[in-house]
Amino acid sequence: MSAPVAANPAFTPRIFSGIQPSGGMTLGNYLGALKRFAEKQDEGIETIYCVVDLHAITVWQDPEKLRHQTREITAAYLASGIDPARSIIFNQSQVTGHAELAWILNCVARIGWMYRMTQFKDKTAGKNAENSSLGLLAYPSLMAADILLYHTTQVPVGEDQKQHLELTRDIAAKFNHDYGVDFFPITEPLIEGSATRVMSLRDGTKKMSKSDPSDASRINLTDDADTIAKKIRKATTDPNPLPETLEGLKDRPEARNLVNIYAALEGSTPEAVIREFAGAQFGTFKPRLADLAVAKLSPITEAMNRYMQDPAEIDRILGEGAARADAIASPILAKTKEIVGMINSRR
Ligand code: AQP
Repeated sequence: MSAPVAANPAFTPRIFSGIQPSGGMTLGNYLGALKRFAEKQDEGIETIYCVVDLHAITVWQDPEKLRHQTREITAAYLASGIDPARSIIFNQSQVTGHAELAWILNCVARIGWMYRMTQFKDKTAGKNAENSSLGLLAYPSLMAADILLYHTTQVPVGEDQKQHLELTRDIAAKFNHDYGVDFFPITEPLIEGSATRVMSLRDGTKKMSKSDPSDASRINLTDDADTIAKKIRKATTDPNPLPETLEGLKDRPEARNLVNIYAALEGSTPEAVIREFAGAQFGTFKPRLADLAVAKLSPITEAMNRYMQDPAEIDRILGEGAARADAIASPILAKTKEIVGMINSRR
C-alpha cells in the first residue's frame, strides 16, 4: 500500500520516535527503541523523543498509573543515555499540535486503511472490535501526526511499527497530492540491528510486549538480577544444542530469539554468537545470557530508580522539552492550516 515516493532531500534530517506509557518497559522496548535512540544522538542529526501519552489512552489507563508510567519512561530515556541537552524529551499531550494535526490527517486518511492495520487486528482479536475506542482505530493517524508535525525524515522503530510507518508515508503523500504541495516529507523507517523484533520468552512466535498478561514472557527494565536470571532460565527452548550456523536456527524461533537478544546486548551479530556457542546446550548458553543481560540492564535499572526519586526534576525536563518541541511544531502546524484553507486572524 505504501506510496512509491522517494524521500525528499529538501528536508533537514530530523529523527523523531516515541514510546507509550502503557506499562513498564521491556527488553524489547530497550533493544528495539531506547538503545538505538541513544546511539542516534551521535550521528549529528536533531533527535526528538516523545512519551506518547495520547496513544496510551487508546486503551483504558488508570490516571495515577499513567502519570507514574510517563515519568518512568522518561527515567528510562535518561537512564539509557538520552541527554536532554542533546535531544528533546517531552510528553506528547503537552504539545497540542499533535492532536490538532491528527484531526486534519484523520480527514485525509481513509477508514479502510485503519482497518487493515495488523496492530488494530491483534489488539481487538477475540474481543468485540466495535466496542474498542475510536482512538484505537485512529491510532496510526495520530502517529503520522507525531512524525509529520516535526517534518521528521527518519523514525527509529522496531519491526512491529513498519506498517504504521508505511501508512504515515501514504498519509503524507495523499496530503501533498490532495493540496498540490510538497509540504510533508516521505519519512524513512529505521529498522536496524539484530533486535528489531524481540520475541516472548514463552512463545517465540509472539512479540515481547509490555501488555502481555504473562510476566514470564518478558524482561522488564525494573526486574532485579535474580528475576532476570530466573526468567531466562525458564525461557521456552527446544531440546537441541545450538547449531553450527545461523541456517540451523531456521524453524527454531525460541532459540533464534535468545541468540538475537545475546547479539543485541553484546553489540555483536547473531553469526558471531553462533560461532562462539556452536554445539552448546541451553544449560550452558542460558546462564551466559543471563549474566550478560544483568550486566547490561542493572546499571540502567539503578539509574532509572535514581531518576524516579526526583519526579519534580523529571516534570521539569518534560516541560522544557515540550517548549522546545512546540517551537518546531507551531510554524509547521500553522502552515498546514493555511494550506488546508483555515483562517488564523489572531496572529
Ligand atoms: N518486542 C519488541 N522488539 C523490538 N522492538 C519493540 N518495540 C516494542 N516491542 C518490541 C519497539 O518499542 C517502541 C515503543 O513501542 P510502544 O511502547 O510505543 O508500543 P508497542 O510497539 O505496542 O510496544 P508494546 O510493548 O507491545 O506495548 P503494548 O503492549 O502496550 O502494545 C517501538 O519502536 C516498538 O517498535
